[in-house]
Amino acid sequence: MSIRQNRDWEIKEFEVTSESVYRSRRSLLKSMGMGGLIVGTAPLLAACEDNTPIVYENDPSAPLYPVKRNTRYVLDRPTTAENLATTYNNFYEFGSQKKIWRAAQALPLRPWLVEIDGLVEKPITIAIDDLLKKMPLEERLYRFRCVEAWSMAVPWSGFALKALVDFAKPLGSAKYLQMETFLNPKKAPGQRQGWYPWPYREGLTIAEATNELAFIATGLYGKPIPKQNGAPLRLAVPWKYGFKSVKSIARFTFTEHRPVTFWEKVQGQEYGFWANVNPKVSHRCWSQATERVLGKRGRVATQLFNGYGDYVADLYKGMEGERLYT
Ligand SMILES: Nc1nc2c(c(=O)[nH]1)N[C@H]1C(S)=C(S)[C@@H](COP(=O)(O)O)O[C@H]1N2
Ligand SMILES: [Mo]
Repeated sequence: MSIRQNRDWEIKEFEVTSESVYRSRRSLLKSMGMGGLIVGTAPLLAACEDNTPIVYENDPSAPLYPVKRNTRYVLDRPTTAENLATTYNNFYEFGSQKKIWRAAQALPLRPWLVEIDGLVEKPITIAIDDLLKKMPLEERLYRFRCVEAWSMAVPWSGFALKALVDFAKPLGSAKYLQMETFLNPKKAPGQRQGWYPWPYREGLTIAEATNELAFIATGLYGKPIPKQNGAPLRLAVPWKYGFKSVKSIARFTFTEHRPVTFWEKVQGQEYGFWANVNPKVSHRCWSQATERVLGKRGRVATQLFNGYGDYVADLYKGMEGERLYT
């Protein structure tokens, strides 16, 4: 692994690591009476680390990649540099800073069992490599917009979530799909922080989950997805804020009731269930009108549904009373 200096803009990246966001997520802990327990790390310390991305080299799924790109999904901007998308992450299981890629290497990827349960014809547990054989793998270029007002654009490999829903055979009574991350506090130090409601949990309506855009990413940049990006399988729902795109999924549960999600439990006023991107609806602490594109100077305008309205706007017709955009 080569060591190299950070380029100028990468250091800049860290200086502006949405300090206000960082403080906001911390201050909510403070408001829960836990602020004193948090030890902050100066963002600039992290800028001195090696920025070379790591790909899980012995991943048995490696021969599956690269997979054919689905050209239906096009970008309006260049893809983000691989070393940036794989070293600037949110993955609270491994820490609340952006620089967790090294810590995330502790996550064991095999065996990896995926449970599919709840309101289905028959609950099943399937090993990731068996699941990968059954799913129609393809590559898609998607934008990705974090609620913290930074964004990237990356080539995910994986399969339409609808393929997994079809495989699961949900009952007619299922209205939501809940997705949960692994629970392994021995390997994931963040999960020893008991004030968070582990495991990380997210959810979609069945209509959202079977929308053509909803994607399960198992690869990134034509290789198995790195641990820090949510190996071996994570959600990618590009019209929603990034926190909906739950990483390292161990369990899919079909339910009748709307799941209470991880960030909803921590701070429901700011991080709700729907979390659709909308430049006109501000976060309590910052505007969502623009975003910082990773690796670029300046900011660009954020688009409604992150630019994917043609695909998803209809999902929310008649739901104007709901808090759709936070
Ligand atoms: N399990 C889990 N999934 C998660 C998170 C997390 O902390 N834990 N963070 C979310 C947030 S806030 C974002 S922005 C994206 C970041 O994905 P990336 O690191 O691949 O860019 O992952 C989301 N999925
Ligand atoms: Mo995020």
